[in-house]
Amino acid sequence: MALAYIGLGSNLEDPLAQVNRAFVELSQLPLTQLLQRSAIYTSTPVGPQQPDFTNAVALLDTHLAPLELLDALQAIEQAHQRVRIQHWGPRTLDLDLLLYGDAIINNERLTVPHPYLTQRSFVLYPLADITPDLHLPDGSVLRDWLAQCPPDGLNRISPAR
Ligand code: A4P
Ligand code: MG
Repeated sequence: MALAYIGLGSNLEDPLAQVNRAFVELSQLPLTQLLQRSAIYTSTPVGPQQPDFTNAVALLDTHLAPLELLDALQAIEQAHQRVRIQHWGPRTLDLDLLLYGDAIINNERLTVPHPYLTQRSFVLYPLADITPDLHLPDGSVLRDWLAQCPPDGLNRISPAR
């Protein structure tokens, strides 16, 4: 059993509806419980010019192994008819495995913690909604990363629950 944090992002085809639907789908994964959802935010895009994103984070308690969880996340992305056109480009739904317990994973399919986690306000602030005193596997603390990452372009549009 592991606590896994999932980053949700969408900037096409009614992003708020995409994110809300993804929360429901995450709650229906096998061997998995959806424990908490962050607030939902809009954020200015990192990377190429494109529409603003809607972002959030989910906390799962799961018996799925990391690659099984990645498969399940990619199946949900597919169900949202996500087409990969451009790296870091627009998408109907992006699900990133941010953290899987204290695991450090580096293989062909999976890098955990997610490589940009500590640099992205649209990940750090939603993580803090759920677990403000979070420690990362390398021993660093979320509060320190937050202090270095102002919430520029980040707007909370619905509360955590
Ligand atoms: N992969 C490796 N590690 C992971 C992981 N921890 N979680 C592999 C999920 N996938 C992981 O991903 C490509 C491959 O990464 C997958 O096949 C998987 O095996 P992808 O989602 O198809 O590609 P991508 O999303 O274009 O690239 P990447 O590097 O995942 O981009 P990000 O980091 O997801 O960034 N701006 C705002 N404001 N909000 C956003 O949500 N998102 C992005 C995408 C860019 N700018 C953004 C946002
Ligand atoms: Mg991704």
